[in-house]
Amino acid sequence: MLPDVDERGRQRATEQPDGVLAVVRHGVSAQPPSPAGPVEARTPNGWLSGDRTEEVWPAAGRVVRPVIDGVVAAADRRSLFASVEVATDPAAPLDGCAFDLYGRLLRGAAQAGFPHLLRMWNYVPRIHDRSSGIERYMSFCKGRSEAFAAHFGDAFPDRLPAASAVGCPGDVLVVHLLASSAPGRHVENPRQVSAYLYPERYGPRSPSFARGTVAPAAWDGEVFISGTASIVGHESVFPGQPALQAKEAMRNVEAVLDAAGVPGRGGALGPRLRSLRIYVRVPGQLEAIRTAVIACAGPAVPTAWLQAEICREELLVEIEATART
Ligand code: 3EB
Repeated sequence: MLPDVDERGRQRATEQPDGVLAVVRHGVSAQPPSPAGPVEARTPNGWLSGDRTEEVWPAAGRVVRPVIDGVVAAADRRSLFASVEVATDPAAPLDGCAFDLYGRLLRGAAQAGFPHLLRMWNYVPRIHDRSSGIERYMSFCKGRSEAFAAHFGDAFPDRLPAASAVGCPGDVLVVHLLASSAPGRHVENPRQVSAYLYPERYGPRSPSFARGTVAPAAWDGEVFISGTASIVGHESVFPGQPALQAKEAMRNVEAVLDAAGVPGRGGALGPRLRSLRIYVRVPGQLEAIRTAVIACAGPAVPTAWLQAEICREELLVEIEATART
């Protein structure tokens, strides 16, 4: 867990001439925050395969380190990358925790001059646990949605960015945020019901994310595609069939590329993609899923393969992507 001890509550910024905004390392345990230079963030999930064991987010110009109550962040002239980790009580639902963490993050990003959200990642411990009555993913969604409503008001769905939410080992909730001084353009997938409109059977408050976000002009058309699964409308399809789920998820990724205006519509998918991060529930299904993804996108797209529980128990794979308009 990253401590919220140093400079707690104080706004401070140190200049760094670094060319890197953030480094995201996959499958590592908690590391102490570095006081200067890029944010060192981590995904707690095990790395399965691929040439990308870490992701480097280049900075646009000088990097400063705004210190916001317990949030580790770095900012350049166009955006802010933040990572928050909080220990969770394994016996309790997550809504209170998610509400507090999201509140801190949204206020902190806004105070630092980056009120527009571009991309979020959520690593949720014990995501399927039901011991407190409601599945923990659902209670996470409840707290997150309430925090968005408290921060942005009733029109908050318009402000929701691309996101991912998957399970993770341990008991630390990890959230990464990319926010911006200028607004991005959020897009939906015509093959799927917008997640913020999912019916109540998926939980008391719907998941808060857009299917994709086109970053503002300073990002040269960068597109963030949310974690994407084998869901059509709002129903999971192909339970128990990992290869078919991967293919359906890639079809959804393609639909979001089209919605975002990524060139090459109707053509080969691989050249339209800059990167993939793929979460596989059952490590033994990695090869079946990889074969299906390569059949859709070819072998050349840089891909990180991680192990994770996906937010619905029947889902076996979740695929996120980046692209360029
Ligand atoms: C889905 O489409 C699959 O709760 O932030 C994908 C991306 C999913 C983000 C989230 C959940 C989230 O509903 C799950």
